[in-house]
Amino acid sequence: MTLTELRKKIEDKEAQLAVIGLGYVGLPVAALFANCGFDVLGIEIRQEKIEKINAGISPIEGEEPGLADMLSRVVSAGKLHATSDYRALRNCDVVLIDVETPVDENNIPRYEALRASMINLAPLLKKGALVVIESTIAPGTMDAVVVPLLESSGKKLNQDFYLGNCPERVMPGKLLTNLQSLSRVVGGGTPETVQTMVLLYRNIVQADLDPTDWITAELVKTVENAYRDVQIAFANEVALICEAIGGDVWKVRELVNKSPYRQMHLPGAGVGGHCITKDPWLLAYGVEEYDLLLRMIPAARSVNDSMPLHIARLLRSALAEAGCLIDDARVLIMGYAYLENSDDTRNSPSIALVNYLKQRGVDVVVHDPYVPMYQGDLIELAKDCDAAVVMVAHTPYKSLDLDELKSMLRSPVIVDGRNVFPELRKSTDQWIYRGVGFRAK
Ligand code: SAJ
Repeated sequence: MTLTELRKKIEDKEAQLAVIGLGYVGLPVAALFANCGFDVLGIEIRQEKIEKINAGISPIEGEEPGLADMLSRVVSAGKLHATSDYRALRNCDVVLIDVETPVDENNIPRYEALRASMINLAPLLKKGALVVIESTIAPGTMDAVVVPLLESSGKKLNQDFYLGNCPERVMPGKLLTNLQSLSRVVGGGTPETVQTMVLLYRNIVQADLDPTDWITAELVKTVENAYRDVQIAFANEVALICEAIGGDVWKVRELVNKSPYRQMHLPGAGVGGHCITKDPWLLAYGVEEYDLLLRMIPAARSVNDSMPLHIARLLRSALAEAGCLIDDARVLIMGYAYLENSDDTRNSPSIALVNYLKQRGVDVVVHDPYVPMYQGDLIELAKDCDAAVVMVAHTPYKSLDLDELKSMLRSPVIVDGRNVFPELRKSTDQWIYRGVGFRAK
């Protein structure tokens, strides 16, 4: 099959698509292509996920507007089917790769899933098929890992198969919306491959599809998230400065952002999630073999990772003011997810704080309105606690009856990691208040 024939099949929606990896990205991508008329095969290793999907049920927790309905519809229409059997890929004209690409405790990318998918796919690739890597990978991975593995069974790139890199920009809670409304970088091995990829993605993306090469695509994805991490780290460092000299970072930020071309981000209790915490390390890994010392990107990660411990310092100080030793305290942690109004706890700053406090012997009570194991009556949970620590700006917290909360606490101590209760700073309220980026003069 030539790319011209493949483009015809795409135009006629007769191209057989496959998505390897039916997670946060792969599943909505598969559903969207199936929803616009393609036959989509989903390859997944987790049997319980396969069964749920083939029953038309989304295995993704949390609110994902439109996904459950779309999945149910395309599965019952026979347009999407999940399996663990790679052999079914023999008939596929387009294969999208959406497997996980985590980094380990040494911030080194773990490509086991990527390698396994390539090794399993290579011998089955249909002549002329298009493979697109959507997973986030370190710059240089397409050339160093993907091409060699796909050619490992004797097939040649741009003769027997075509290859591209098209990173996604999804966010939990907005999977379908982001996939359709955010622009995407389309990095292909040849200009004709890019043309074919643009034709394919135009079926589901209403925003710009920006044609380029795959090195650029690898760089854009990791740089855009490293950029955000550095911006957040800067805001956190300014917060520490304000605490040291008696300022209010929230006021400073408001006035700084009135200056043209400034967009100081939000300081806070730390940075979690599976994008911003990982992608800077993928970017850094891409230059490992070059004689290039990176300082800012690793430093930003270090600043952001230090914020949960900073919250612990604020807590210790506030408890001391209340005459309580932190090691003897019972502390209520408000918010365990990594992001407001989400149930996603991956790499949450709260995990780091809770682990640290427990190591010190602190009696920790956790509440989170969105995380199933931590739901419950916040006011009841506050009973006999010596302090409350706000780690996530969940909307339900903003309507909390603070007098009721204070009446349940053994001492009126609150540490505000997300500037949710700035009104408590006034000493008239008899709260012992500490907040990121704020120190009473
Ligand atoms: N955070 C701050 N200060 C800020 C912004 C975020 O401390 O100013 C913290 C959050 O509390 C959270 C973490 O950083 O713990 C990440 O927050 P996020 O808003 O960046 O949310 P993510 O992790 O879901 O980021 C995703 C990313 N999208 C993709 O990788 C496709 C990111 O590029 C987007 O900018 C972000 O969604 C978004 O806001 O859309």
